[in-house]
Amino acid sequence: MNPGPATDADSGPKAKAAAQKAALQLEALILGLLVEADGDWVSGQYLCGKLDLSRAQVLARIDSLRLVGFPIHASPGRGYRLEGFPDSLGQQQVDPLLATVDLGRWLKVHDELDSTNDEAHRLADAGAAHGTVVTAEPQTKGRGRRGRAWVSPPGKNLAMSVVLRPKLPPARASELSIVAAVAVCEAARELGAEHAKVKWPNDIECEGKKLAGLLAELRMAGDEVSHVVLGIGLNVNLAPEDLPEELRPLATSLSMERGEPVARSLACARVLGALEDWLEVHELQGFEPVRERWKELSSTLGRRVRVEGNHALEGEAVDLEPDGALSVLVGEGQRVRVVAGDVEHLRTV
Ligand code: BT5
Repeated sequence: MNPGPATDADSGPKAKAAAQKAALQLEALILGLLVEADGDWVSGQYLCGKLDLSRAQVLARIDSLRLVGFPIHASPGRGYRLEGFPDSLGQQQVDPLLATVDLGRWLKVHDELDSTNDEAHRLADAGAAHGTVVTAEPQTKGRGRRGRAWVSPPGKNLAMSVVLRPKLPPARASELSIVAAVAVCEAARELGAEHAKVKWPNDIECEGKKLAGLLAELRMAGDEVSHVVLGIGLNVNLAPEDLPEELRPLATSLSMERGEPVARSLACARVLGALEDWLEVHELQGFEPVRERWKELSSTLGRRVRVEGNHALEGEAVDLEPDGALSVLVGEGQRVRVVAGDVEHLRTV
C-alpha cells in the first residue's frame, strides 16, 4: 500500500516517539530470537520471515543493538549470533532483555546514591508508577534490615529498588517479601546459582553463603498501602576480595557459583521478569502457591535454628505459616510463631 505523502503528523514529536517505540520493540524481539538460539546462528531470512521485515530493516535494528553494547556477530551464509550481553545496567541495555509489562520499563540509573530504597521512596512519593526501578553504583549508604549495612562495590553487583503499588490490605503487605524471595531465588538459579535457596525470611544463599539480600519497606497513605519499595542487593560478579575481610567467608556471588562472569543487564532483566511473574501469581491466586514454592526453595525448614531478637529461642523450623511467619518447634512439641527476627541455622549433631 502506498503510504502517501509525508505530513507534519508523520514527523511530529508524537510520531517520532511512536517510531522509536516500535524500533525498540523490534530490537527486543530480535534479541529474544537470538537469546532463544542459545549461542547458535540465526539466519537473516528467519528473522525477516518471523518479524515481517526486510533485510535492511533487520540490519538497522541489529546495528542499533550493537551500538548499545550487544555483541552480535554476523557471518555470510549463516546469519547472526549473539555472543554475550552488555554488563551495563542502563535502560538501553536492560530494556531489550526485559520480558515484563511494568517492571523496569522506567529505569532510573544513578552514578551514585545514598540508598536506592530512599530514592525509590522519593520517586514513589512524587507519583512514580508501579514497576519503576532505581539502580545506583556506587550506593554509599546501602542498608540492610535493623540498621545494618549492605556492601555493593561499583561495577560488580546489582543494587536496585522497585516501586510496587500492590492492591493489598496492609496486613498482607508482608507477603510481598516472600514473593520477592521466591522470585529472586528462581532467577538466581536460572542465572547459574543452581543451589540457591531461601533462608527465612528472605535471604538468598548458596550453601550458607549469602548471595542476595532483600529489603521491603511499606509506606501507608491513611489506612491504605501507598507503595512498597523492594530493595534487592544481588552479588553478581563480586569476588571475595571486593568485600571487607569479615564478610568474605559469608558471601558468594553468581559468578562464584557459576564459575564465569554474568552480565548484569541480564541479571537485572531476569530478576525483574521473575518478580513480575510471581507478583502476578500472588495477585491472581493469592499467597498459597507462593508459600508452597517458598517451602520447596527453603534452606531453613527442617533445620535446627536459633532465633535472635526480643524473644530468642532455639528449635526446629517446621513450617512457613499462611501469613509468612516461621513456625518453630521448641521443647516438647510446642510450636512458636516467629514473625520477625534473625534466624541462625545451627549445625545438626
Ligand atoms: C539484607 O539485610 O540482606 C537486605 C539488603 C538489601 C540491600 C538492597 S541494595 C538495594 C537496596 N537499597 C538499599 O539501601 N538496600 C537495598 P540484612 O539481612 O540485614 O543483611 C545485612 C548483612 O548482610 C550485613 O550485616 C552483612 O553481614 C551482610 N552483607 C552486607 N553486604 C553483603 C554482600 N554484598 N554480600 C553478602 N552479605 C553482605
